[in-house]
Amino acid sequence: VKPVGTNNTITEKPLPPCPEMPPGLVGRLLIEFGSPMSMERVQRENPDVQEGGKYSPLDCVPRQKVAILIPFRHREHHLKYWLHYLHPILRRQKVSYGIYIINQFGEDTFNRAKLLNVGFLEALRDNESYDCFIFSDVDLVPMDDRNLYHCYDQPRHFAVAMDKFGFRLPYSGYFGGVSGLSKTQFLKINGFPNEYWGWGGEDDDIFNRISLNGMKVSRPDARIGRYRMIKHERDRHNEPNPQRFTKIQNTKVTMKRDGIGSLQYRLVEMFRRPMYTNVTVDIGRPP
Ligand code: UD2
Ligand code: MN
Repeated sequence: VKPVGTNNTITEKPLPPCPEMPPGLVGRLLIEFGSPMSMERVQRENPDVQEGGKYSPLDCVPRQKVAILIPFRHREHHLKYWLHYLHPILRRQKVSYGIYIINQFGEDTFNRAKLLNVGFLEALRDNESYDCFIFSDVDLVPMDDRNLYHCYDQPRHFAVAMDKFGFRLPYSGYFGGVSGLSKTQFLKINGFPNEYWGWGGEDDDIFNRISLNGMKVSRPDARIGRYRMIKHERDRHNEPNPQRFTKIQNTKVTMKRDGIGSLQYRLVEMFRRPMYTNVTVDIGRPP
């Protein structure tokens, strides 16, 4: 114990909180998927990212700890571009984060929302101090680094102006692509639905959950919330779900019994790569 008033030879200044709008942002970005990309290059260009795709700014104290969750199966090609663009953006944004790839085991029907529920619990099991969760498609890259990847007073929808929708919101209740909820907001809506198998509807169900629980979606300005999606065909085993139209009429009833509270899965493996953490999970198949 050091007596009060003694001077250290090296004076340790306490770090300031990270700024609301970090000064190193560049604004509009050039995003393209034409040139080839390799994981080696991504690693080489991001030496300060820690094993498992973790990063924290060294010159300020971050206000939140953010887990970024990506639903995944057979999209290695897209993942390289996503990591190549996102790591530098998140670093400039002074985000303290970890990247989690939630990989669906086997070849049964894909279930995006259930994978994201698994991601929520597995990220917390990895590090209980996460207080913000951002859910991103693997093929979506922001075109402006002022679109800050952290959580807000209300659930956040980030991907408001996508190239594939002519840089406009396709409809006012759209919540797909990239979204973010604080731990409290996520638990308030009982997480995401587990019962949307195949393509579509799960994002509208999440939007309904938010509204029905008295919250309101927050969004960036459309000039800033711009995104490019890597062009792709519809994957096998992710056919449009014909039940989606009727299911989204029943969120008010189903959200109570179907969600993070009723989630069942089997963890197959979890391992760390230099640029991300992989969580492979068996989520079963539609009844
Ligand atoms: C739209 C939404 C998406 C979701 C989906 C309906 C956009 C940009 N995104 O995506 O958020 O609501 O419709 O379910 O409008 N994936 C795999 N492997 C697969 C299938 C899906 O990794 O075999 C993941 C991947 O992260 C992908 C995401 O799921 O980006 C959404 O699937 P998609 O890209 O095929 O669907 P899309 O572009 O219509
Ligand atoms: Mn897509």
